[in-house]
Amino acid sequence: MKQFFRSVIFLSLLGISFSTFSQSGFKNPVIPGFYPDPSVCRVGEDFYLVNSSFEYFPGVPVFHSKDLVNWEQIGYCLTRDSQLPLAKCPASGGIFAPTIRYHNGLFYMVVTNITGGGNFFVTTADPAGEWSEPVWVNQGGIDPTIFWDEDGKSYFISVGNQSFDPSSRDGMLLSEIDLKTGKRITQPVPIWNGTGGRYAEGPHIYKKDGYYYLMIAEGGTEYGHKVTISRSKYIYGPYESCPSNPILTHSNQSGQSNPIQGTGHADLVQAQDGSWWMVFLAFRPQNGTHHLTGRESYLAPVSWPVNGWPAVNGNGTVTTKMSCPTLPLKPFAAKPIRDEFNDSTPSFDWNYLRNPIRENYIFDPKNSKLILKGSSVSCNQADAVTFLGRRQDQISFQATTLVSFSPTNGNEEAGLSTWMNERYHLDLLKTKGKLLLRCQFGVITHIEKEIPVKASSIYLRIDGTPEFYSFSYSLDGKSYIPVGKVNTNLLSTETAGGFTGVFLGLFASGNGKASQALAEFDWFDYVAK
Ligand code: 6LW
Repeated sequence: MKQFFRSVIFLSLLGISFSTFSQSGFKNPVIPGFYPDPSVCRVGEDFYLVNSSFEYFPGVPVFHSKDLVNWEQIGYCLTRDSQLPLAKCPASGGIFAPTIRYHNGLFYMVVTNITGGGNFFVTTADPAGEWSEPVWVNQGGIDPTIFWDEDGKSYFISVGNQSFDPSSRDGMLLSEIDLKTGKRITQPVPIWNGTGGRYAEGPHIYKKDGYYYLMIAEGGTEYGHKVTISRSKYIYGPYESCPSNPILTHSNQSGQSNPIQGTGHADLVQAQDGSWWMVFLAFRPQNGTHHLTGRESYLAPVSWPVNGWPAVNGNGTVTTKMSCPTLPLKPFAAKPIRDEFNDSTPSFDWNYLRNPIRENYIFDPKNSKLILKGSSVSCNQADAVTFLGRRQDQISFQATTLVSFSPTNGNEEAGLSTWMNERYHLDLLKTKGKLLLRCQFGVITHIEKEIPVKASSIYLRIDGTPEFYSFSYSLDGKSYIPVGKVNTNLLSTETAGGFTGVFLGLFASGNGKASQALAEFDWFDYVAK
């Protein structure tokens, strides 16, 4: 330690300031689990990042960081039903691709509710607090972004024409908007449609050294994903494509064996020390070409070496272990393994499916319990099933819960689910007199195992590995009895489709009739393996 301080004093004497003292290396993803379409902004020495949230509630998680490597969730932008109508929204409907920006003392989060009204923004002075009601923007398309020019004008860019049909997108559309009302002041003008890759989307615009840089994603959000960039001296173009496009992709030979795939949908930020960084999404295949943890948030350094065009981590590929200087690292305390449910609201880790029916969730901090009441909605409906889930953010993990549930009706059920969406989920559940391992594979419902169980209290456990989900139960919390295992690829994004990732969910249902039985969850443990 003394040696460290001596070095700092020595560097200071040489005129090298401590703030430029950087450290080397970090791990990708910087935010593991289903946190796609990252967008980032900086205010002073604080960075804020937001993600898409689709059918989950609350919507658009907000993260904070001091170093771009360590992130802590500080809230959600959309916490009220009035901001986030998700009634009956299908899986992977709802909230697509937000942008976060800071302008004149206010944070703006611009986003699309694809199944609930289109493009809007919300604002706040405190990103950890409540955000405003939506200001609707009368420009269609998806992946909106906002940009303020030096002359004070507010520009809005979205992808597509006036419909939400992705097949009829016609590139990045730019219009000027009135910031108070959200109304367009000018007609939308197409400014660039990428380099020919399918699904040009995810635009962000930046001004640097007299150029407007327009960065987008192309190739679709699967294995062909990439980031491309163009620039112009004028905001309306013409935009000239970067000669070294794509500036980030793993779809080429150089990325084909990389454990990270599908790199795309990016945003840029300049740190307080002048360094530039890109946040972007990618996924980690875990079983052949299958991935389950969703599209996650990644980080890479950006330089501007050649004629003012950017280079991402040198050659446009990234690794799980990044070796590059970082800002001084400021890690957060590790999260506890156990959630005791001793708060009157769920922690930020937990999400509901669509707008929750509040009366079906009882938070009982006095007795440290989460009590769920099943409604008539079943786990197979795109509706407000009683469900509270947290992301599977590691490929290998163990999740355990203790539930007390004594249903008197065969329709009543409660349990622990490995959940991709209402069409693809694996449920270890208690119903009248028995424990079931039930698998929903599209239209097929398969009961893998049925075990008679009399006890009211039961420990339910899921172990995840790259290849399998293994289910077990215990009556004493000590010895766990295997129930069955299922191949992970049956639940992957490649199998189930959509834009989300796997959740570990606590649920209850009356399957057609509101349930009278209460499912009392004592705690929930989640351990990365
Ligand atoms: C999003 C689009 C995309 O709107 O996927 O990967 C869509 N990029 O930009 C949903 O996340």
